[in-house]
Amino acid sequence: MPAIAIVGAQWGDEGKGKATDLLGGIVDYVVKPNGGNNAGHTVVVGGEKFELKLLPAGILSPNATPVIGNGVVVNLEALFQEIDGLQARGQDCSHLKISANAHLVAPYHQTMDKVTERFLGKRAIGTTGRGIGPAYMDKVARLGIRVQDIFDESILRQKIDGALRQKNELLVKLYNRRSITVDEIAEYFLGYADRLRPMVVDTTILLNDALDAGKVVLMEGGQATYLDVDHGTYPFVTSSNPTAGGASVGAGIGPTRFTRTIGIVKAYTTRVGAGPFPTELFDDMGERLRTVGGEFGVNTGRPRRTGWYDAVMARYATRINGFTDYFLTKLDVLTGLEQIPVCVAYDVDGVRHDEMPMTQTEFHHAKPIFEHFPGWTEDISGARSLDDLPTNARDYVLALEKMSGTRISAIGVGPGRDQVIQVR
Ligand code: 2SA
Ligand code: GDP
Ligand code: MG
Repeated sequence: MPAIAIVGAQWGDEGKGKATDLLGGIVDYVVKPNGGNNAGHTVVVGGEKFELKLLPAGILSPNATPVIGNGVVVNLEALFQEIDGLQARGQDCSHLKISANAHLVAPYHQTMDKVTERFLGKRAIGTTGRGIGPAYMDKVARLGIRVQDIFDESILRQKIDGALRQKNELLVKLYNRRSITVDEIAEYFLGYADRLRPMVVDTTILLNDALDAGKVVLMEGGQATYLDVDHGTYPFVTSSNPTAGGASVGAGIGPTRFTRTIGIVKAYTTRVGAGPFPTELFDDMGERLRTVGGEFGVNTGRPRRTGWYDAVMARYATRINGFTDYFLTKLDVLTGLEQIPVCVAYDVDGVRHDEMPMTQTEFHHAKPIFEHFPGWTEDISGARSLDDLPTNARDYVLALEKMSGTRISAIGVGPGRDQVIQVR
């Protein structure tokens, strides 16, 4: 009855979509436990590229049931656009299940997201602008609208009224925008009710029954450990818990049922949006990683910031998530480099830190202490076993494994479904 979690170990875009797809053959349910249409997973199947935003990448696995868990914030317009797009390409989405307890992203959340970023000025987070933060704000403030509310119009209107009172004050007085009416928001949500109804279930019963029956349930985290609102580089984070604990809450599966938590980690590091990034490169090498790695936001198209692998970050992520193993992705992107620096510790104002410093102030001041590894020039995209890798590539992987706190069970050597080395 294994429940497995896939969690980003850095700042996102590590290749979680591909990892989910890789495990698709052995899993029966793929659950998205957190986030919303701020996520972006690219999966390449048979040379065809799929970009998933709100839907779990597991929707591409024909034998797995995709589930949107209670911890997700759902933008219905984006949901149905994505479903229509996939169906037009021959992908079956009819088996999608959505939790009745998931919260909804309303049009005013997107307005608030954009306006808040503008008000923050130089301190802006660099959000995706999809209204994710404000939707989670309403959830925690107990002003959220949930999927189930759409099926009770009277409750829906009462809740919208409650949510709008304070927002209209803000929108009109502070943000200089027009006020929003209950009618327009109710109409917006009710317009999706008929299409949504057949997908909505108590996903906690569905998933726990499945585990009882010996099925395999995979939690596909959005974003990543360092974007976690508790454990990440706060305030430069998203508003959910994309860590392993969040997968338990966001799917309604108790922690005792998890048998494996897999950290997805890139052979280098990227970040989108603002916030500290000790190993960031600002030179031609950074540009090279961006170009060769195709490091542009799936959702917003934003160029991703790039830097070297950070083993201090990986060790922290291993601890926070209790990783059982790592999938190391994009090793092929490093091919052709003479030497590869890896951050093994930080220098914070003259003091060496082998582990993540306690405070964000220290992390902002952290300068990487690098160890350098020799590179390789051979094309590794066809490697399917560790023995197929050139010695320097293998040594690099083994060094990362030693420094990062747990074993590496798979290595990505290209974007394709089959471009992977299963280690053991
Ligand atoms: P938000 O919109 O409130 O979640 O933004 C808060 C921070 O979280 C970051 N964030 C992400 N970082 C990497 N990838 C994400 N998904 C897309 C992708 C991003 C895109 O896969 O490429 O298309 O730009 C993602 N989602 C949120 C965000 O950059 C902020 O730093
Ligand atoms: P996610 O958000 O973690 O699912 O990752 P994204 O899909 O946003 O970004 C990862 C990108 O790397 C995608 O374009 C993948 O197709 C690609 N990718 C995944 N694994 C590998 C790999 O091993 N090598 C290469 N070259 N690309 C990969
Ligand atoms: Mg992504």
